[in-house]
Amino acid sequence: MIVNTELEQKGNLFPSEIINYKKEVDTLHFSTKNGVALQVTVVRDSVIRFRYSTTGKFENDFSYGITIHASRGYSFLDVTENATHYILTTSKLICKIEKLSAQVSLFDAIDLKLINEDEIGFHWEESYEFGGDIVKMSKACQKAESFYGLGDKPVDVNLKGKRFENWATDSYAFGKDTDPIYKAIPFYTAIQENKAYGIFFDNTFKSHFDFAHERRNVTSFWAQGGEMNYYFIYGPEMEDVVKNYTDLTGKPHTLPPLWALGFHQCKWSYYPESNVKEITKTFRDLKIPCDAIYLDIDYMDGFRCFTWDKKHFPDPKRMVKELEDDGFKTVVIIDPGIKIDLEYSVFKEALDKDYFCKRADGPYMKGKVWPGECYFPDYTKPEVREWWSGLFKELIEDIGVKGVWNDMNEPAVMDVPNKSFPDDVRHDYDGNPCSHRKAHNIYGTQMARATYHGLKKYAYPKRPFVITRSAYSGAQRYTSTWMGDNVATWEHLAVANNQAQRMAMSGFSFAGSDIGGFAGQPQGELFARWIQLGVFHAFCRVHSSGDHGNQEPWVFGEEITDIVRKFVELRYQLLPYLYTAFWEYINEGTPILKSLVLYDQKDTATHYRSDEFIYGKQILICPILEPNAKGRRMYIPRGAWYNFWTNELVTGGKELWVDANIDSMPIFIKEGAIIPKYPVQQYIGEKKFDEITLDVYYKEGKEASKLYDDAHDGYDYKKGRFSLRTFKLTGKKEELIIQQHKRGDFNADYSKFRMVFHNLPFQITTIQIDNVAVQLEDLNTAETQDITIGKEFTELHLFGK
Ligand code: MIG
Repeated sequence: MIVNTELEQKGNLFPSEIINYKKEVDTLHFSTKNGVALQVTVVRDSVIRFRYSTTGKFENDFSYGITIHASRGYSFLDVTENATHYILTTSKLICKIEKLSAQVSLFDAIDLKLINEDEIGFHWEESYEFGGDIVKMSKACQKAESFYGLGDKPVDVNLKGKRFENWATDSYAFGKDTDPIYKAIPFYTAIQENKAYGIFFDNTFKSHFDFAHERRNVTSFWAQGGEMNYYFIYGPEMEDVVKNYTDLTGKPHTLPPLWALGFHQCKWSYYPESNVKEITKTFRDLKIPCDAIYLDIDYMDGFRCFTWDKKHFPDPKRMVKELEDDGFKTVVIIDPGIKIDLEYSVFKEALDKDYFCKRADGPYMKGKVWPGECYFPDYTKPEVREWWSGLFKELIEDIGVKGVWNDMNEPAVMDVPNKSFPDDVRHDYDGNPCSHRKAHNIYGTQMARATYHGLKKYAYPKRPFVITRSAYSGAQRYTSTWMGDNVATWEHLAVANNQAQRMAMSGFSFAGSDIGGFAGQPQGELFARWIQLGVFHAFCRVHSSGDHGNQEPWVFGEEITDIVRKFVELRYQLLPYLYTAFWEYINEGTPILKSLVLYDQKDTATHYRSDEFIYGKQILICPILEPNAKGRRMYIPRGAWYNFWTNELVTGGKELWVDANIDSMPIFIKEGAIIPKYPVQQYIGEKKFDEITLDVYYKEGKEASKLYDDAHDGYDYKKGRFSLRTFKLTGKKEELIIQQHKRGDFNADYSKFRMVFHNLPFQITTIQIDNVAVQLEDLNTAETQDITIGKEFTELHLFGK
C-alpha cells in the first residue's frame, strides 16, 4: 500500500569522486562514482568545451548554435595527473579537474594565474514533471570581475549584480530592464584582473544567468533541461573572446548587399500602393537618401503569408519594379502563423504534407495571431525548411521583392497567458524529437534560416537580405535583426544604444532598433537625436506603429528634416567605412560596434561605461540622450582623437565636455586614421563616380587603416573579385608617408582618391608618388591641403615646412 504521495525532494545533487578517466584524441572522458560523466574537449588552444551527463550517457551531440565552419585544432595538448587533480594543458590554458568533486579551475598557461574556477561547479536537480534534470553551474566571482553580453538585454552594458532569463518573448513596449525579451543568446564575457574569458552555455531550454546577484562572490547559470554543455573561451583580450565565440556560432554566410546598409523606412503599415509611392517620392523630393521601403502585414490578403491584398496592391510586380527604378528595394514581412483556411494553398499544402507543429497527443498546435486561428510550421524539421524556402519563389524571383522581414517568431501567440506555444508542443529538432521547452528559443532562428535559404535561391545571383525579431546564438549566420517593439522615449534611446552594443559583443553585429521608437510618438528633438545614433548602427531603419501618427523624417518640421538629411548623408558618405567593418566582421568575427570596455579593457574606467562606443575601428561615437542638450560630458578612451566637426585634437583617458547642439553630436576620429568616403547618393548605385575621398587625420607616428570594396552585391567577391587596401600612415614633423598595399583583383569604377589632410602641421612643399616627384599643379593642391591622385599608388610621400 502506498501511503506517502508527497514528491520526494532530493534537492541539489553533485558529482562524487572521479573513478575513471580515458583520453580520446581531443576529448577527456571522466566518470564519477555516482554515475556522472564529464567530457572535456579541446576545441582550440583557447576554447574548451565541458559537457556533463548525470546518467553516464550523453544525448545525441547536436547543436543549432555551433556552425560546421567553426575552426578546430590546437597546437599543443598534454594531460597529466597528480594525487588530487587531472591537469590538461594547451598553449593558452591549463585546466585542472579535481578528482574528489570533478570541480574545474582554469589558468592562463603563460603566467599561470587563475582565470576562473568552479564554486560548487556542476550540480543538478531531478525534474519530476518533465523528466531529465535542471542542470546548474556555479562559478566563483572575483572581486573586481565584470560581465558583458547576453544579446538583447535592455540594460546598461555591464551586467554585474543582475540576474537574467533566456526565453524568447514577444514584449510590446518593453522597458529598460524588462527581461526576457525577444532573443536568447546565452553567451557572456567576463573580465577580471585584466583578462577576459567567455562562457557560451549552448542549451536551448529556458536558461538563467546570475552575475553575483544572489551571492556577491558567485556567478551561476542553469537551464530547465538538456545538458550542462558550455564552452569556455579564453581571450585574454575581450575582442578575441568575442571573435572566438563568433567563429564557433558563425559569421554571416554572405556580406549583405550594400543597399541593405543604406537607410530604410518602415511603418505598420504603408498601404495602399499610392501611400507607398507618396512616401518614396517624398524621400526623393526632399533629397533624403533611402534604399528600402517596407511593407508590413497589411499588404497581404487577410494576413495570409505569400499573398497580396489585390485591392491595395493590384499589381505588385509593377509596383516593385517602379520602386526599384526609383532606387527603392521592397522588403516584405512574413510571419510564422499560417491561417487555417482550406482554400489557401500554403495552408492546404502544409496540412497535406503534415508540416505543422503538433501538441503532445496529436492535434495541431492551434493559436491566434493576425490572420485569426493559425497553425505553425515546424521549422526545426529540414523538410519543412526546404518547403518554406520554396514558397519565396514568386515573391522574390517573379515579383522582385529584395528582402524579407520575419516577425512574431518567438513564436508569439495572442490571447494566451504565456504569449507562446504550450510546453507540450512537439518539434522535430532536426531528428532529435523534443517538446517546445527545448525548441522554443530556437524556433525563430530556424524560421529565419529557412527564409534565408529561400532568398538565397531566388534572389541569386544577388545576395539575400533577411531580418528577424527572435534569435538564438548563431542566427547571425543567416539574418540581420532588430530589437522589437521599443517606445518613443529618451530612456529608450539609451536602451537602443546599449542593445546595439550588446548585440555586437554577442556575435550579432547586423542589428539596430526601430529609430524614433515603435510605440508612442517622438518629439522632433528625440527623433533627430535617435537618427544621429541610428546612422551608426549596422542596421538603420525607422519604424513605428501607425496608431501613433506618422514618423517619416519630414513630419517634425523643416529644422528636423534638415538634421535628418545631414546625418543620413553622413551615413551614405561613410558607407565604404561601414562596408569595410562588415567585411572584418564576416572574416574575423570583429564586432562592428565596440563598447569602450571591448576597445580598451586595460583601462578600468571603461568597465562601467555604457554610452560611448567605437564604430568600426577608428570612429568614436557618443549619442546625446537628453532633451535640450547643448552638449554632454563623455569619456574619451585613451589615445588622441580629432573632433570630427572642429578638427580639434583631444587626448583621452578622461571625461570631457563636448559641445553638440541639436544639429550635431559627439563624433571623434582616431589620430592617424584614413577614413574613406563616398559622395552623397540618394541610393546605392545612383551615381557612378570617378573618385572617392580619403580623409587623412595626421598623426606623428603610425596608424593603419583599411578599405574593402567589391561589386556591392552578388558573389564574385568570394572568388577573389574584391579589393582590400591597407593604408599605412607614418607622420613625422615635416613629412607624411602613406603606403598602400592592395589585395584582390576587383577594380572599382573610381580611378582616383581625393585625399584631404586634416591638421597637417606643415605646408606641403614637395610630393612624391612611388618615389617620383610630381608637380603640385598636377595634383591640384589647394589651400585646404587636399590632393587627388590615382588610386593605385604604392607610396605617397609629402614633404613640408
Ligand atoms: O503584433 O506586423 O515587432 O515591428 O510592425 C504586432 C506588425 C506585430 C510586431 C513587430 C512590429 C510590426 C508589428 N508586429
